[in-house]
Amino acid sequence: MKDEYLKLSPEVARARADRKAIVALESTIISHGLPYPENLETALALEGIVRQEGATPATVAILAGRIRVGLEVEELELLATGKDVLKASRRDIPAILARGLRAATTVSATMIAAHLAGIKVFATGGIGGVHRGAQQTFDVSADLTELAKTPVAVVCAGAKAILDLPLTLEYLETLGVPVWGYQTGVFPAFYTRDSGLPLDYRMEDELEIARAIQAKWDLGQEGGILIANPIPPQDELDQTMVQGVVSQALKEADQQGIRGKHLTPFLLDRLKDLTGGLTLQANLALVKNNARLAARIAVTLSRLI
Ligand code: PSU
Ligand code: MN
Repeated sequence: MKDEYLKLSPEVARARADRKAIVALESTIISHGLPYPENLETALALEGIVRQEGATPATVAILAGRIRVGLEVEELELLATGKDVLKASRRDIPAILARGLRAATTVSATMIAAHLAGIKVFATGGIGGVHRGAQQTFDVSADLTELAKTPVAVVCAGAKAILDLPLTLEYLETLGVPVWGYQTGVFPAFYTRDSGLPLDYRMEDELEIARAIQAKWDLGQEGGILIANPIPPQDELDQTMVQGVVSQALKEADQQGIRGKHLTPFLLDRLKDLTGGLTLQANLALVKNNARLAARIAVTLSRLI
């Protein structure tokens, strides 16, 4: 029944059968988060990093009426260059499957796919969260509610800097989602390492993280885990500069009436132009850093289970 909608690549299917470590990777960052050709280069680089660490990469998308876990290079190219690639979160999946359309998957949809495929660890750049002004707009990313429901550990560099980070952390607390800092006691802010918001749990290594993941799921607690991995020090941007361009991009989005699923891609693109590509370079660095940590956690977890 499930197989009607879900297709694993031969490489991912083999890794599953052999109980090897697998890392899910999302595709919204490829189709809507990064420009061509950096998006394609990054998609390929992330898979390479995961392999280097001894795990199997599984990039997720929806193609021709099936959720695909593990993609061929030509399919990554299609996602990186295609003009008609939709952005699929949880609620978009049924209609996109039924219509046989093509979509990149967000964090929420990728978590669902990973769980269906039996994958426990997933790397992204920054999760979606509570948008600034959400008190009026109600714009809260479906990524957060997915983390409350679906048992996948998500490695990110914090929530994107365009968001309201204190409210995002409050929301995650309400939903009961564990948020752990990897070698940090503060929530990272995507392009910068320190949002100034303290975290309750600083984890020192992959083993500590893997043990805590196992404890949560052994107890049958539903839902995922957020592992916050700060951007490497050499790649971090200046905080004051970031705040300035984020305010400018938000103002432009408001003036142009950009809302809903178009807001995040619009803001990321404007930040890239306003900084002459600095945010793009930072985004590439942090997502690679996350893929590496996710692979190490997946390998450690596969040895515990
Ligand atoms: N991380 C990045 N770039 C991205 C995203 C994450 O470095 O483009 C994507 C993820 O797919 C995430 C989505 O789920 O942005 C959030 O979109 P929204 O704010 O519309 O929920
Ligand atoms: Mn939204």
